[in-house]
Amino acid sequence: MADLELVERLYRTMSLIRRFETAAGRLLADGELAGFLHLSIGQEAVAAGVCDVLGRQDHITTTHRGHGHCVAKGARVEAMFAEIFGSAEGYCGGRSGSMHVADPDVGILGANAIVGACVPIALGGALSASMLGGRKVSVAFFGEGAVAEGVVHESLNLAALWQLPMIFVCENNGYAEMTPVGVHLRATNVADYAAPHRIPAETLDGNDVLAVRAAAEKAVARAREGGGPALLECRTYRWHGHFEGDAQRYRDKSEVEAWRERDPLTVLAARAEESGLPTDSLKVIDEECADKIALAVEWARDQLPARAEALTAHVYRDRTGA
Ligand SMILES: Cc1ncc(C[n+]2csc(CCOP(=O)(O)OP(=O)(O)O)c2C)c(N)n1
Repeated sequence: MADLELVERLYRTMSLIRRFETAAGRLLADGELAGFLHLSIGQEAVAAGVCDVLGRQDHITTTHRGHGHCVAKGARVEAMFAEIFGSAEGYCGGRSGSMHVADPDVGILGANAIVGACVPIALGGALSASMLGGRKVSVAFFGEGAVAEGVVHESLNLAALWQLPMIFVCENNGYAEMTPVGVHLRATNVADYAAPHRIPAETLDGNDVLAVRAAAEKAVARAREGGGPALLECRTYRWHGHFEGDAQRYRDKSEVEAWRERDPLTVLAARAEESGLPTDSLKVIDEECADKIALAVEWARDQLPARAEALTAHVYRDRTGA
């Protein structure tokens, strides 16, 4: 069993993500936010486990469901809330909403709402790391809904061919929007797609943060030493709908309940307790995270909204004025 320091750190990351997303969901329900919100509540162990073995300068990319990955990689929660509020102080100056957080200072090359598109972007990070000769690795977090996209297969091929320091992390939560995985993929394991490329791959319990961390540690260490890419398929589940407001007619309540029983935060707390580690500290962590998120929301709510003129900044126009 892991030491208390590690348990506390992983728990803190998951608790912060949980509280960030719970607050965001509430703000939307209360009419304080506009736009789509895709929550990853229930999936926190993947973000926390993988990002725990990454350094600040390692790269990640993520999807429309990327709050957790950005929080775990060290994005400022204040700036994330400001972005969701449409404020000029947000990560993209309030232009993008929740699906496009990027913070190159902490290695976040961007969340991306185009399914699959985050994968070749992370591949570019891995290619640059390889050409520059450093020890950086690049991680793409993507859903199983991205697996049928051509760019994912091209990226697997190139990462294998050039032995790039790239980790493919598929968060298999069983549904692509409203479509169960068995309806859009013939393969039963996403990990099997790595085999023809001779990329090492594992299918893991994505709700067990220690298992995710252990697999990521091995894969990242190998990639740093020039051993090439790896694919981790993390089996997990989103408690909420595809987006907030989704009526969820495509799945049974009992299925959701069964997965809620396997809450990644309580799974970790139970394992810590079984090993005789005092778990009172985890409650303190929950309170600290709740305070941090409350302060971040308060701060973000007070920032000025983005100005309408800012909309056309960074928009390309050629010299003919076309
Ligand atoms: C290229 C592309 N096709 C379709 C969509 C519409 N779309 C948005 S999310 C989604 C499903 C994504 O499922 P998955 O990759 O498993 O991620 P999850 O939502 O489960 O986290 C689809 C089809 C899109 N955004 N981009």
